[in-house]
This record gives sequence, structure tokens and C-alpha cells, in this order.
Amino acid sequence: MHIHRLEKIWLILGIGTLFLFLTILGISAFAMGMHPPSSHAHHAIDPAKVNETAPFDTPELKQIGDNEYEAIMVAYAFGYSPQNIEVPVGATVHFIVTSPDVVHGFAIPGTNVNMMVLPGEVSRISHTFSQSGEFLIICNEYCGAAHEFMSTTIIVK
Ligand SMILES: [Cu+2]
Repeated sequence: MHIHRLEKIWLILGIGTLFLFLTILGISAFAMGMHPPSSHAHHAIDPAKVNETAPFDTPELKQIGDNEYEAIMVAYAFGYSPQNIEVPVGATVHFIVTSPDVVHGFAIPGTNVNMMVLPGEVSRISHTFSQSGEFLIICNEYCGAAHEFMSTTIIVK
């Protein structure tokens, strides 16, 4: 079979690029230890025991510093605990969220807060609320029949 010279070059470039990227992927995964964030085993808890595992046995908003808060939250079908959080303007809130049942979302429209909450995985995100108002926390992962009612608010004043 005759292969045109330009086609040979094209094949060599294509296959070469494939191996180059696979090599980079291999080096970053095995030599540099990169992996998806959720594969940290120590960030996982037993999803069946969320209600008995600290700190999720007492979902609450805790003040941890000068206008700095930790919001320990549970995203469940179909709601969030605790409900209706209130913080002062300028507060930095570290959200620490898990799920006891299925995959949920945790998004605050108009901010960069948007994460997935997986059963037994501890998801973290921080946000500084520099403007007052009522912010909606919504679930953006379809989680069942009452998914569209799954929300809560965070009041900043
Ligand atoms: Cu949900």
C-alpha cells in the first residue's frame, strides 16, 4: 500500500502528539501525584452515618474569627441544614458540606460558589459576602422528585 508523504507526516504528528499527551498525563499522575480532588480518602465519611459524624451531627454556622464563619451544612433530599443562615456584610463564610443520600448541588447564583456535593464526600468552598442582600443557595444537580424545591437562603445584612 502506498501512503503519500504528506499523509505519513500527518500520521506521525498525530500519533506523536497522542503519545506526548499520554506521557505528560502519566508524569503528572504518577510522578507528581495529581489526581481528582474527590479521591482524597481522608475527606470521606460514611454517608449512612452523616447525622452521627462530627461536625455534621450538628449542622450550624460557627464564628471562627473576625467576621469569618464556618457553615457546617448537610445537603439532603430535599433541603439544606441549617436553614436560613444570617451573616453580617463583609463576612467570609467557609462552607463545609456533605450529603447523606444522593448527589446534590450547592450553588449561589451571582457568586463563584458552585460545587457538587457527593454522598460522604466533604466539599469545601469559601466566599466573602461584600454586599448585603438575600442570597439563594440552590441545588443544581437533579436529585429526585422535589429537586426544584431544594433551596435555602443566606441573609447578608
Ligand atoms: Cu438536591
